[in-house]
Amino acid sequence: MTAPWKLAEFENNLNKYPRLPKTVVGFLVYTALASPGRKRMSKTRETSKRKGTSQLNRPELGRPSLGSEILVEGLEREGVDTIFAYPGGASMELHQALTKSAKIRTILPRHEQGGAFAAEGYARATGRAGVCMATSGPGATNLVTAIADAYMDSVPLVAVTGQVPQHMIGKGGFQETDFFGMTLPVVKHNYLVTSIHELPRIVKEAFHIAQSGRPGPVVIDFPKNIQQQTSQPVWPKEISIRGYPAPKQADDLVLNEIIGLIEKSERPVLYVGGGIISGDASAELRKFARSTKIPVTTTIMGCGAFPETDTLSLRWLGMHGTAFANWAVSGEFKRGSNPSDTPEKIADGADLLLALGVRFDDRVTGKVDKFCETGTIVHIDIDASEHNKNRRVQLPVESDVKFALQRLNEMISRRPIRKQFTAWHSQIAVWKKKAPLRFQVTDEVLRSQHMRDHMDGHSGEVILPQMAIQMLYELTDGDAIVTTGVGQHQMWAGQYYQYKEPRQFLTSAGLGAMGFGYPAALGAKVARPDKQVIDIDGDGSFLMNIQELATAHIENIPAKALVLNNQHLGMVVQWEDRFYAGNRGHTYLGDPLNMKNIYPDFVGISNSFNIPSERVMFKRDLRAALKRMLDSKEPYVLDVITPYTEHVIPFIPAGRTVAEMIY
Ligand SMILES: Cc1ncc(C[n+]2csc(CCOP(=O)(O)OP(=O)(O)O)c2C)c(N)n1
Ligand SMILES: [Mg+2]
Repeated sequence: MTAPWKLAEFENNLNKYPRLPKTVVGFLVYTALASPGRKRMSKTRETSKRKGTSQLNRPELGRPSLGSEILVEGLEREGVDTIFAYPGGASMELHQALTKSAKIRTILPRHEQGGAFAAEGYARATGRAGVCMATSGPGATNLVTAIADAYMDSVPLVAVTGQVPQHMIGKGGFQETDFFGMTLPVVKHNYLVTSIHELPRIVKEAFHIAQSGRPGPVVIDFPKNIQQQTSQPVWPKEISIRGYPAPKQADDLVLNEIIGLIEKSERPVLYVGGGIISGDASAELRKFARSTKIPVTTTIMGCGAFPETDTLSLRWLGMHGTAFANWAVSGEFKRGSNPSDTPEKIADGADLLLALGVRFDDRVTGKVDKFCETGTIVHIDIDASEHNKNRRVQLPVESDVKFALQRLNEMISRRPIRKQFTAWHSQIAVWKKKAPLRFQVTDEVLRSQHMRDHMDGHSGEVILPQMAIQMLYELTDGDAIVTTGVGQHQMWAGQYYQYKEPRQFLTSAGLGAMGFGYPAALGAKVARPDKQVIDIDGDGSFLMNIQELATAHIENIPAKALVLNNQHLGMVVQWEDRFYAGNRGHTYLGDPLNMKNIYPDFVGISNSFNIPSERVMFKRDLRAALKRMLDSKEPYVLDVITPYTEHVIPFIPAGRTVAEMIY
């Protein structure tokens, strides 16, 4: 029998649950009277199954639980198997509840930012929401960078934060920050829990919002006093959120128009982004590109959406993208001897750009009105707010991209496009030959401090960062999941590793957050233990979340780090060289008083975390060292010392045009 207080509590619950239809309320009161237990409920559900599907969607009454337990059960019901959570005063109740969960593995990161990046790594590797948790105040603020990162790159993330008790909110109490207010500009949605009765709905909504449509981060800020209250949860089976409709689907009329544009074009290009990956449309894209014979360039977020080893692939475009991708989109130009002369166009770029799941980011477009200046642009995106935001286009189409491609494929299979685009493919082949991705040991490298300090007498043994990545690509058959920090190494990891599958290249693209690489690799490895997961990192970026080596060791997560250690903030050095006459503005990371010594000693640091590690200085040692790293069943750090003089090429300086590309 239900105790009277429980029934009162339950009715109270229902009053606070305005979304429940009256019939459901009646059903729940009946069930509560019969038995509040879960078993009874599931029996009732079994019976209702036979009666028809609509009854299956009836809310379910749970057992009386603490607010903290309701949240954890909510996570379990959403299928969460891993949470990256760092405790504190305002969240320890939640950790107590987590200790009782048989379904959720709680991983203790060594910094909340590491935990949140790990959750992102998990999400980027799987497409399912990553989950992280922190206490109020400093714990919560430490999550902000990763939340912003998830927002920029449309990654599903649910971040739960403890909050001070409700009566303390606004009083400037110990470890109080307005996390709801603070995260508003960088979340897809956020909640401040104000009633225990709302929790089941909030958790379900949070996951739905994070994972559906255009994915993104959702914050649940959860005051401690509500964590400590008791209630009998009502678990909704379905949710409907006003103002949050299902994604649109392009109609046949507009899709036919696109087919017509393809048939009329001579130089079409597919420009595809992360939307193809988050929209699970990679298979449809491959079919579409191959049947139409349209070459494909991706954004960095789109790496792997189309196999980069395919002859139709132009690799990625933009500031450090391939010259041939940039030419294919915007045309090839010849600069006059005088920099003030208008560059002369020597070959046309695309006359039709099919932009799918992209956002015309400035790192892609450069000077935006010169981007594909003479082409017709079709932009299919699930999020209408991206249309005409950065670049005016001729045909904006709001649609789930998977649906649009599926439908286009159906139409094309019934009435194939006969065009072969032969001349266009020949032009692209010429461009690919003219400017492949390439590197060499330059005079600049030979004259560098690196050579004097470390390579004396062994200049032929210098390891260029590009070499190390290319070798890693060979040794892993291009099958690894790669994460990165931010900087030159990140760009080279995109250029010299070729990605065949979606969710293989996990990088902080939009926000460009150093420190992302190693924790993201941990999250990816937890989600995909079957895969080799390697963080290709820079010395600066790796140092920003180096404490996560402890998480890797203690939690036994064998993610590897290949640190391309140039002792510098290499990307900033590159800009200093190009735009500030090489004047160094605090970009050296080594020890200025002892430049011959590599500083810090990553091998020593790794060993102190009980993580195997070695340093490689000479080319002759690289292959064997990489193999040892790959064969290790443990986490591993390989510290590869490289010169800092290399520049990432191609390079279109910010806000400039393809005519000014250095390649
Ligand atoms: C958190 C953060 N701070 C600063 C920057 C600016 N920044 C961009 S790249 C870069 C240098 C990164 O150095 P490193 O990780 O060693 O990579 P490298 O360029 O040397 O390969 C810096 C400082 C950033 N992107 N993120
Ligand atoms: Mg560096």
